[in-house]
Amino acid sequence: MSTEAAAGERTAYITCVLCEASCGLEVKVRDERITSIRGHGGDPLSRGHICPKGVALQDLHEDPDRLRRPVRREGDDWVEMDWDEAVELVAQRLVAVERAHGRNAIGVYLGNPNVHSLGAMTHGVNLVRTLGSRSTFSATSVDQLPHQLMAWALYGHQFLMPVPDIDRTDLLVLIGHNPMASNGSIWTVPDFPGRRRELASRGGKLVVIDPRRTETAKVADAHHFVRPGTDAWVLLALLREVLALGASPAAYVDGIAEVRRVVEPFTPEVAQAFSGMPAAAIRGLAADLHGAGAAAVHGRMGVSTQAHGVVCQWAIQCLNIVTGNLDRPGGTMFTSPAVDLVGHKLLGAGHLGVWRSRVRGLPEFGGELPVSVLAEEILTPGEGQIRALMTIAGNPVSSTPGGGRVDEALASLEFMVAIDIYVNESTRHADVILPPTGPLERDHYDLIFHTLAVRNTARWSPALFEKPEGARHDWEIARDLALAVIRARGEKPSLVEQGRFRLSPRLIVDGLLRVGPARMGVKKLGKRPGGVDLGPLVPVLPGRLATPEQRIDLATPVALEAVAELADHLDVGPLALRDGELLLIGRRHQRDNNSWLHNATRLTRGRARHQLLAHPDDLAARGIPDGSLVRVRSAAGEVTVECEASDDLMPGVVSLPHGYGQGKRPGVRMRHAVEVPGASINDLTDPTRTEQVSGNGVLNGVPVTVDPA
Ligand SMILES: Nc1nc2c(c(=O)[nH]1)N[C@H]1C(S)=C(S)[C@@H](COP(=O)(O)OP(=O)(O)OC[C@H]3O[C@@H](n4cnc5c(=O)[nH]c(N)nc54)[C@H](O)[C@@H]3O)O[C@H]1N2
Ligand SMILES: Nc1nc2c(c(=O)[nH]1)N[C@H]1C(S)=C(S)[C@@H](COP(=O)(O)OP(=O)(O)OC[C@H]3O[C@@H](n4cnc5c(=O)[nH]c(N)nc54)[C@H](O)[C@@H]3O)O[C@H]1N2
Ligand code: SF4
Ligand SMILES: [Mo]
Repeated sequence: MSTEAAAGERTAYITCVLCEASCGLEVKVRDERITSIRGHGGDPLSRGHICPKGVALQDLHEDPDRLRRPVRREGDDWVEMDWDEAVELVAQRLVAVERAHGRNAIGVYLGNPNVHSLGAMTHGVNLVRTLGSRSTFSATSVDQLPHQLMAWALYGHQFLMPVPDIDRTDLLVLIGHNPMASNGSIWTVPDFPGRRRELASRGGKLVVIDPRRTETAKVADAHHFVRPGTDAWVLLALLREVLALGASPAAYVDGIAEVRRVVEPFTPEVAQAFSGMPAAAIRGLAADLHGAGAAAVHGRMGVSTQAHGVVCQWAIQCLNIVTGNLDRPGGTMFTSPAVDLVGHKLLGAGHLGVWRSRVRGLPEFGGELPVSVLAEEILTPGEGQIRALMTIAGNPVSSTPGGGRVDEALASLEFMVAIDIYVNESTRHADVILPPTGPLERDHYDLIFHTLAVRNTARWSPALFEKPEGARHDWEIARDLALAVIRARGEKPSLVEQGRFRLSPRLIVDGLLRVGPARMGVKKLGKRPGGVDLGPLVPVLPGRLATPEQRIDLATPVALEAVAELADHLDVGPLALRDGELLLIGRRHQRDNNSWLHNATRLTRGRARHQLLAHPDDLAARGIPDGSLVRVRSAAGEVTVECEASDDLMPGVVSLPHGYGQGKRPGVRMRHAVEVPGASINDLTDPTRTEQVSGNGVLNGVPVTVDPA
């Protein structure tokens, strides 16, 4: 290596923001080009872990299709704009809609990458607050809404979600969760494969309940198939059996007697009839949960995005609580984060049903409406109809139920603005796109994921590259747009509003860190590669509860009423299937990332993985050759896609990954993405079927027919 090259070389330690694992990475840069990206072995949280997506951050950074300047749509073309001109235009158009039709006529959709961006967390939220519309939606309602709702109902705050203490548990039960592919969720557990191996070497067990023999099921000690959408019956039966063996809840827990009463009808035999999981297996798992040293049950996407997600999440919390596993090492525990969003009251505790959606009457939660109503709120005329839309890091056409209808709805809007880095399936409908800097060009601190992590740590991630000339950060866009909207309304921003927007994310985090347990600001923290280790999770209850009396009432009415409804219908199946119908579920792959990153060279190489997976018997029964094109139809739409036989699937179940089908929507401007085969699963999911209590999208257990194409 020449001295010149060595002089131009530097090493930086940053956080990967592509999934909840939040790995610490070591990046080498020479002459302002990345020469290597590796997992940082000295990182106290992620311990050197990295997955292929972390390496692909370089593709994202260098992608010529990533937007770097504001653009305006002119027919089928995009024309670059000056920032001030673009921001002014957007503010004028939004305020014109607001004047004519009121604030709720402006819809907002906040996509998943917002939680992975510090500036979106500190400033984007205030932009949404400035717009002041009740027509606000986010990825929460196609994801963890039942989980958050249960945290609110039981622990008093939607962000008080306990996580499995995997490093010390004896028994880990994962339901509808595939961390071998997803790297964990509502549970920041970087290096899940390594931690799972350590669990095994301690003699601990992993049990998986899933309609597919997933990558995680394959490394588990036991895997049980369950018919999609029927976990509620299994979980209630588990709870019943565990209670029959004897409960040992903490002193601050109320409502056990009511729980016993409501779960009584849910015998393992009833659960077996609904779910296909054998009654003996349910009894066996109940005995293991009751007898294990320390056990943790965690349910994710598979149990939240189904018809009875709230019942599932309630039963899971109850299982951990009645076995005495909540708040004990090896059970499920709360974090003690360096920046305590809950304790500092930086995020609202939550509220349910304070208003309802105009057309269908679904309840808001925490100020957001379920996104399953987005299309009808745009397409149904009348007072309060959504006429303009702002998406921030979101792709509802691809990511939300009934994507075809959402597509149609976006095309009908009077005005649409997207804060986004790509022309994707949704933003192709925008009039203006405002692109923020990419993940390697901005500072980061994980406000959310430190709060859900398996270990208490704090890591400051500085921007790897300086902001390019003429670029704006997401927080600057939020600031500029909010202030322009206030001016366009003919108002002056108050001092409070100005203060809220002018402080940089770095300064905000700096102040918060100094008063927290890390006891240091950003500068000092930034000098420590991997940040500081604040140790393993520690018991914090009842002090950390946000309920009025600092007690947990298991007999919360939102859950008990939902369970009672199920008990009233024990004679009918959860879903009457017509002859020949199969149940569709989703899946994730280690090298896919929701609806995007199909433009990364590194991630799109290799074996195709867009196929509809089906059990060989189900294909044979329909005379469908393995690998051929099939037509998949649901109540909401149809797609054509290749199939692949796989006996990893429970018979009667088929699976499509989500986030595919770019090539089928003209105008998407992502070279690689449009060449990737496949179809969008959300052209099949049905927005009229929503979760019983919360209105969350039902993305799993969708009845479909499959025929040769
Ligand atoms: N059927 C089915 N549907 C699902 C799911 C499923 O399992 N099955 N999963 C659901 C889940 S869990 C989620 S979270 C949602 C996710 O769906 P969305 O909320 O739509 O989010 P993403 O697909 O992650 O990203 C949307 C867009 O954000 C843009 N983007 C990326 N980074 C940034 C950034 O830093 N700033 C800005 N402004 N934009 C950025 C990209 O252009 C990308 O197209 O999908 C849900 N939809
Ligand atoms: N590589 C990769 N990692 C990711 C993402 C990604 O797109 N790619 N997305 C990130 C995001 S936004 C999220 S929210 C997380 C999600 O992380 P996970 O919760 O692990 O999400 P999925 O992989 O969709 O796993 C859901 C599981 O539920 C199963 N399932 C479906 N229906 C049912 C059912 O009715 N009952 C039961 N018991 N199981 C069912 C599916 O077979 C699947 O194995 O992953 C994050 N990490
Ligand atoms: S596991 Fe998640 S955080 Fe870690 S490198 Fe992969 S995408 Fe990034
Ligand atoms: Mo998600």
